[in-house]
Amino acid sequence: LSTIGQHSKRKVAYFYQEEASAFHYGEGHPMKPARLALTHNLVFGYGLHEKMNCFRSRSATDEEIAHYHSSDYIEFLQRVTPDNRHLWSQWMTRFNLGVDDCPIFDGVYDFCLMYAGASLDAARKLSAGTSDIAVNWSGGLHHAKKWEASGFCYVNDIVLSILELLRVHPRIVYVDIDVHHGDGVQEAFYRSNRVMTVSFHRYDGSFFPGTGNIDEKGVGVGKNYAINVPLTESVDDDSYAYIFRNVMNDVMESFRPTAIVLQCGADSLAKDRLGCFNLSIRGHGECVKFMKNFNIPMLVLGGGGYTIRNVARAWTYETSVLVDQVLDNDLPNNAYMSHFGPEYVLHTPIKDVSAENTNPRQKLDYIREKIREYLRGVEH
Ligand code: ZL4
Ligand code: CA
Ligand code: ZN
Repeated sequence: LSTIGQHSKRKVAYFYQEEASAFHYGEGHPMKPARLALTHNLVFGYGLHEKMNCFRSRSATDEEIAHYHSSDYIEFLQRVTPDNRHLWSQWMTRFNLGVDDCPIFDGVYDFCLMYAGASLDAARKLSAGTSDIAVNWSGGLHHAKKWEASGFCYVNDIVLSILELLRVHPRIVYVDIDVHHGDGVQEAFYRSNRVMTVSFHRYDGSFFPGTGNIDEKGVGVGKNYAINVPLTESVDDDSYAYIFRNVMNDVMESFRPTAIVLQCGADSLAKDRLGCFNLSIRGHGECVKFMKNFNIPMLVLGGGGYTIRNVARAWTYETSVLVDQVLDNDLPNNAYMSHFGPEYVLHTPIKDVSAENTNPRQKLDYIREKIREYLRGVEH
């Protein structure tokens, strides 16, 4: 009986390629692949690897990348290096590389192949039916477009993984809790009624990437299959849980997906270097717990997250949620212990107690009602 319903233990597969954490976007760039090593070390330090099947993921192939991206963009990504970039300036403009957000760093394409390979391995574990949940914290780069880089993202591992899952799953829900709008994934499936994209994000008309208004709802047969939840700064645990639970219950009930893809961008945490929300690590993890309880195959990915000690804390806590383990608040001894001082605990108080939530219940209810209206247009 203990294995029935939402109390059942799920088979969890974990994917990671150590080399991915060694890349550098460049001096001062907020995206730090080293956060992946911090996370992996904490996950293993807590012994969570004993509760999952852990795999060293492979790099994706050029052919796999071409399932979504255009061949001239891929060819450019393969060839450009920090040393020969002066020969490519026209192409850099065309593909949106070389500017500060998407620099050409050493091995940039190898980095793409690593995070995309891990997401594809994870997706295949689910489509083969050999795991219930598959995790890749190095993935979740939701801004990359078919023919261009955007917002620290070069290759869209999420779109590639969803295409893989669509081979066996009739309907997939994509859920994005990164503080930024999941524009690249929304764009890829804007005309599809087999993938419903749902993004929660900061929206104020200028915050990157500038899209994600509640009125963006899909077109053609995809009309009503793109859902946007625009929020403003300092949203707290209670308000976020309120809108997340209500919207996701309505989405799951009307769309009835057969698989979930969850992007867990950790820049929606309080005290993030780029974000401005006020979520605790538990508040962020509640979303993971909530989606897990729907008990259907789930692909769990990383995303943004720029205060890297808290990124590692959040993704470690979320891994524990997926495998149903309770963690000691004292961090285990690990190679990166110095990053976690002076408290050396998992649930450090990160919430800004003086920040005023700018999302009153009335505004959240308006968003919820508008989304319910769209969902009435979804075929049962
Ligand atoms: C930086 O300090 O809003 C890049 C980017 C590099 C180092 C040295 C260069 C200094 C903040 C950001 C100048 C940097 C100017 N360095 C960057 C409109 C912008 C044009 C570029 O979490 N400048 C663009 C992208 C966002 C913009 C957010 C989130 C990804 C994800 C999924 C992507 N771009 C203004 C900024 C720095 C930098 C400091 C930066 N870039 C902050 N926000 C952006 O959703 C992974
Ligand atoms: Ca988002
Ligand atoms: Zn982000």
